[in-house]
Amino acid sequence: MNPTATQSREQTISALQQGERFLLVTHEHPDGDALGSLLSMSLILRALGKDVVSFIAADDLPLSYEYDWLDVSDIVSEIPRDADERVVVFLDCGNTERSPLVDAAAAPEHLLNIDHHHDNTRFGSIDYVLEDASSTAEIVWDLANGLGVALTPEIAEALYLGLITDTGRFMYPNATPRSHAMATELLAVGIDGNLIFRRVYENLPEAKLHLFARALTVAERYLDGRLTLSVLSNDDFEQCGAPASYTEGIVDFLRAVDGTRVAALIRETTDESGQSYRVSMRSSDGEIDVSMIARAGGGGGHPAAAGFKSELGRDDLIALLCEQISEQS
Ligand SMILES: [Mn+2]
Repeated sequence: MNPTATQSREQTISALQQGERFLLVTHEHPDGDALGSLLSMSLILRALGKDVVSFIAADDLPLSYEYDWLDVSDIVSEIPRDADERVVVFLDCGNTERSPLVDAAAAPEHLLNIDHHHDNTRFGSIDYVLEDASSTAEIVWDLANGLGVALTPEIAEALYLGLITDTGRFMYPNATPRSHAMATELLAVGIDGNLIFRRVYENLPEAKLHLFARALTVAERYLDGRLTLSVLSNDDFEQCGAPASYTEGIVDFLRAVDGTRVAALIRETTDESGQSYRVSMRSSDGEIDVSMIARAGGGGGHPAAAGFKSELGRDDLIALLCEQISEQS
């Protein structure tokens, strides 16, 4: 760890020790790492006797099927009245634009930003951003050790969820010896790792199978195969009976196709601002930084996994991707 990170680790631990009341938040459409970090941090702070409120927006509840086994019974969807008196802890949030708490957040001196996104905008009073961490869960795990909180099976399960989802089940390059050491420690607590895998990855609704089939059928290659993408329309979702969240995982199939440097899943979406596309990208070999492409499109993410929303039409969007990839390769 570099000296700045060491300093912020101490500051973070001391802020967590000194605070009495906390409000924990994560990014919208929370994934396994967002949920795992939020739930584990809540349990860790409660083990220290703190008053903890965790927030997830009503739009994001109930959780999608992968995560419906998590105990979210005490998660609130209303911003507590005393939010401005609480230490607000942002977990796995690259920026505050993705959070509904942006206006309600506490005084800036009570804002803890714990994350691993390399493009984190450092919006906190304490920014504990470790780009080398596989997941925010990995940072929370280290903080639990720093705080002297013993891992219970509940804490370990939540941390394990964050770890396996953000490392792609230990397949992505971010799965370091440290990530595996973390897994060893979590499994030693007595959690059932296989059960968590099955709950998250082998609990597929049939509609998701049909959506995958559709996406793989319409896959296209550009730039001599360096870009592999699928476009899913509103009709595709309707005909398969699948919500947008069922696209999770499709892009990993596209990325696996021989010769692919970048895989993209483009899905149509209609909301209050009208019709647009959401683009989710993965870099296959780490040579192309997809977060740069995402930023060019008005989004963000990690070098190997990023996304953006666009008002461009289908063809213009694909042209933008091709242009951006050609610039980098
Ligand atoms: Mn994460």
